[in-house]
Amino acid sequence: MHLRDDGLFMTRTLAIETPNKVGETVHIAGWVHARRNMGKIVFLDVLDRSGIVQVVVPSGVNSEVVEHLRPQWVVRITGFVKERSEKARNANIPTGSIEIEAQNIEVESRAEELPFDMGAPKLDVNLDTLLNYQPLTLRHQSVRPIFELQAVIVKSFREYLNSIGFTEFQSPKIVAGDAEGGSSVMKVDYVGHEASLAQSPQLYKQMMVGVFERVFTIGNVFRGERHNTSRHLNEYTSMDFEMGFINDHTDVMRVQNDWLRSLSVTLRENYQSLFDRLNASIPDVPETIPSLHFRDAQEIIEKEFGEKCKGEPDLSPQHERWLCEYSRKTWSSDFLYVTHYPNVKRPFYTMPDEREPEFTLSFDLLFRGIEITSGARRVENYELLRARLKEKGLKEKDFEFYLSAFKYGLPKHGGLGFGLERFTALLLNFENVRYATLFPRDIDRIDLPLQKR
Ligand code: AMO
Repeated sequence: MHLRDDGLFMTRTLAIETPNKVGETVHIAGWVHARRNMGKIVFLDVLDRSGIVQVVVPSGVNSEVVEHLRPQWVVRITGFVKERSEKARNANIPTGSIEIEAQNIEVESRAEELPFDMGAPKLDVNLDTLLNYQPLTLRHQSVRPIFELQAVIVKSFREYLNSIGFTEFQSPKIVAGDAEGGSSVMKVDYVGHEASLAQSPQLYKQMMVGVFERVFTIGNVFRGERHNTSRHLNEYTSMDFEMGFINDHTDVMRVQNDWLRSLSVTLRENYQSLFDRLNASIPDVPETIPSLHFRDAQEIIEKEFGEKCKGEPDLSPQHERWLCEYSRKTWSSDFLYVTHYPNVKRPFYTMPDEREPEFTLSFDLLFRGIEITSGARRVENYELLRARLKEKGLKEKDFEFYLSAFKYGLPKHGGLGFGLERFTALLLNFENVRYATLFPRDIDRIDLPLQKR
């Protein structure tokens, strides 16, 4: 609300609403997006969360303020909404049929001179500059929609899982144990004790199956990656679910398949224009995403792409790219499941395949050349789980708390973890996950480059 000269309050009108207010006086608030001087008249493009509207400032209106106005200044403007003449209309913006004739302009906040042009449709800066100035660059019209889309993905995951009986929970980020193993644990000094940052909510989501049967959690996880790649972050958003009373890992795959289909419908119905603005297309999600046993995937790599890899315990990034190429060619699908990864490469909580214990009831989902999800059926049997810990060289004592969930009975269960930033980046065809990451943490950066701090 804005106090007028007559002492009455006027409600703020959003830019997008102004075409419905022709002939009325409105109060708008936002950022100066661009300023154009036309003789004595000044044109301002004012941006708020709904879009841009053009303001005409006749000479004499707050001239002492107007003379200084620059991009990113925050202003409140009272003005009269006028239809534009036929030839002054701008078909490229939803408010292009009108303009606001300013009667009063107040400056709410000033901005220093910008380090680069924020008005151009494309932001012409390299990745480092983009990240160094993220508080500013995130506002750019080509950057903001990336994170609007990310919010839609999270909302869709939450709504879909809620609709099929899942309960959301918050998982702790400080942990004593180390669920995923490996060298990427980040240690913290926890009030004089040694603790770690959670690499995933894995152990907690399994314990929560004993409480709600079907659970999910969306939160930050931490990986002490010591290398710099285009798809690894040291902190990322993991979207996890876990469900009880399954038959096997394919039930988990099915739920993800159905969610992705529901996401693509939501995107098509409500967010096509967001994709248009981002110059990207919404992928088709097959009714059943094609799936290959790990062994068959290796055979395809050998046969189709000529690289010997049978017997290797994991797929390399190049293998994943080839398999996706194969999936596109064979099934016209950007998505591909690879199942039954070798036991040696999967964590202790993964259920081995009874028929071939060197493999596990696990899967990855590959999308456009890169893994976006890992999941599996888990070991629910207390004794088998203890044996698995031993087999993997882990100490039972370190998992005592988690093990008590199994000691006291858990159903057959499974789940998955999905990397939000990676998926967003691939959806938008970015070559680096950092373009789809809010405030990325990597080996060289926490907000600003580390050596400069
Ligand atoms: P995993 O470690 O494979 O599995 O991770 C699951 C998904 O998280 C994303 N991801 C990453 N994204 C950005 N930077 C990273 N450093 C990074 N590491 C992983 C990927 C990956 O597919 N607990 C299991 C999941 C489960 O079985 O439920 C886990 O965390 O998209």
